[in-house]
Amino acid sequence: MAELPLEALRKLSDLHPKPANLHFQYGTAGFRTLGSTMDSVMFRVGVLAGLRSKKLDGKTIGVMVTASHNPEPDNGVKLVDPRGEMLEASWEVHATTLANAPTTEAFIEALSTLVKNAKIDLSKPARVVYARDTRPSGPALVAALEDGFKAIGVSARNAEVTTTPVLHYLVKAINTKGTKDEYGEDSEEGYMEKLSSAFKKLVAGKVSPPPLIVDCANGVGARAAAKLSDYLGDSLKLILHNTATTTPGALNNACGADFVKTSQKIPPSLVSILKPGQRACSLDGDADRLIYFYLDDRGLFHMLDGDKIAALVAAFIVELVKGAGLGEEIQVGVVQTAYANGASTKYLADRLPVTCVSTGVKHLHHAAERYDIGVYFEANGHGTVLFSPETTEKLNTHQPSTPAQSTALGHLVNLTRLINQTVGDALSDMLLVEVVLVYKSYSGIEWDSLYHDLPNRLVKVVVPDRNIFKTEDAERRLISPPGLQQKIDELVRRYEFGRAFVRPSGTEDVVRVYAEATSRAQADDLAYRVAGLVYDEAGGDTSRRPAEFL
Ligand code: G16
Repeated sequence: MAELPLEALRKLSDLHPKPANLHFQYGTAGFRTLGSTMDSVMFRVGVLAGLRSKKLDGKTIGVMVTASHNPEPDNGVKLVDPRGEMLEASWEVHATTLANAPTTEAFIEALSTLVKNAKIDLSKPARVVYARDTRPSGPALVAALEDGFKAIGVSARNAEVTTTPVLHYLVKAINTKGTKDEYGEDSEEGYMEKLSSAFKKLVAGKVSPPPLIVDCANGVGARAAAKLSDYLGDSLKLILHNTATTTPGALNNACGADFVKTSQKIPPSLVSILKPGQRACSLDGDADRLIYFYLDDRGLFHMLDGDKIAALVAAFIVELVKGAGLGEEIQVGVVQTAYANGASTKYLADRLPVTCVSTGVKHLHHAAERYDIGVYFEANGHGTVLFSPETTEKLNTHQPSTPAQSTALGHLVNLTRLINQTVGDALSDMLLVEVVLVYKSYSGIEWDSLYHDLPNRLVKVVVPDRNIFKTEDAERRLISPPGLQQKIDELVRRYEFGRAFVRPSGTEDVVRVYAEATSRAQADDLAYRVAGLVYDEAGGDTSRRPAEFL
């Protein structure tokens, strides 16, 4: 039985000491905090990724260095399991334990315990593919990660600077290479080719849509979108904005999907560019979230968020499934979180099974796997569509009885190729939305009118310790601090169609408050008051009240 390479581990771990007094937690999307504090975390994640691969018989594990929608000084890292999905939950606990071992010796002891308890055969190979976004702290953190690979003897492939969804794609493509489930060629070019050729097949013979404005959040999505645009050629013209990936401080600053969703505003940089009626969309910092928007003829801003994308896409897929003669055999379902607008949930639940789960694509992904076709989107624009292996098989082998059925079936098969089923993917989702808009001859206006959003407000409250906030019922209710939920309930009762909930963020050091009601003023008022309750309960930062709330 092989042993841990103690000498290499000790020597390299000593180069990456854990800062005292800092606690790291594998949260909603991995470790995420100030990039300047993450050197030791990266080294240890490198070692852990190697062990995860050994545990899974040498399958390739993914490591993505990104802090997605967070501001530029933050960075983060998340692990990707062999099928391209998020790391198995039990290993998140191991990641947190290893990251917090105070010394090299404690780290090695924690590693030995993990190897023993998880029964990891150290003689197995370890394979990892890794990438980073465009953050300035990325290169140094990647160097620490590589030391981790070296320490445990990983055969590592550097996918350089690319988007989170491309990294997820690569993991799945590498692990399925040469099998009957081959996902695509294992390169960024393979990804571009797969998506663009499926898109071209789907829109063949249709009138090309007018150009689409893409806000790239000054992040890595700018590079990927530029490449994709070349692959798409005339089938879809993309006009890229906010592509300043090397300008300090520009990333996610007053642009990008999170800015648009949270502030419910057009990025200021697009104000003089977007014409009434024109479609535009925003990616986030690592291009895994997508939000659409348009201005009406009075110049008013309208947002088409993850809920609207889910409604558009789910209805289209149901139509195709019925059209293919498979309506009785294939069940389409939708997965949302508590942030889903109440109007969207009503619209969808009147037509399809809908499940509500906790925040984090990892939760939505697993819930969506229970449907034959699972459409999952967070309101923040993070989501995708999953086709179960049985459904994919059925689509590939079903014998249609009419030409119309054959056409619908062909479209479904092409959708399985267009959609990045490993994780939410802004570029793949963008192409999916464009396909539906082309088929339906919808502009943003028709799409928007599927249902009318209840006015809502999402605010952040900065508190000394967000961990005192604990939730239940898919994060819709607080169980701690005691008594706070009752106070929220009393407040909510005073608002027509009022709904509000509070939960600690897993990616930022804040507590999030969501509220909706029948008017904008009421939703803002409810959010403000609930934020006030949270602040009073937790002793929030006075310098940030109330400007930070609204
Ligand atoms: C990550 C997760 C998302 C989640 C978001 C916000 O997104 O992948 O599923 O909705 O964080 O999470 P929280 O409210 O816990 O901060 P991203 O795009 O930042 O990776």
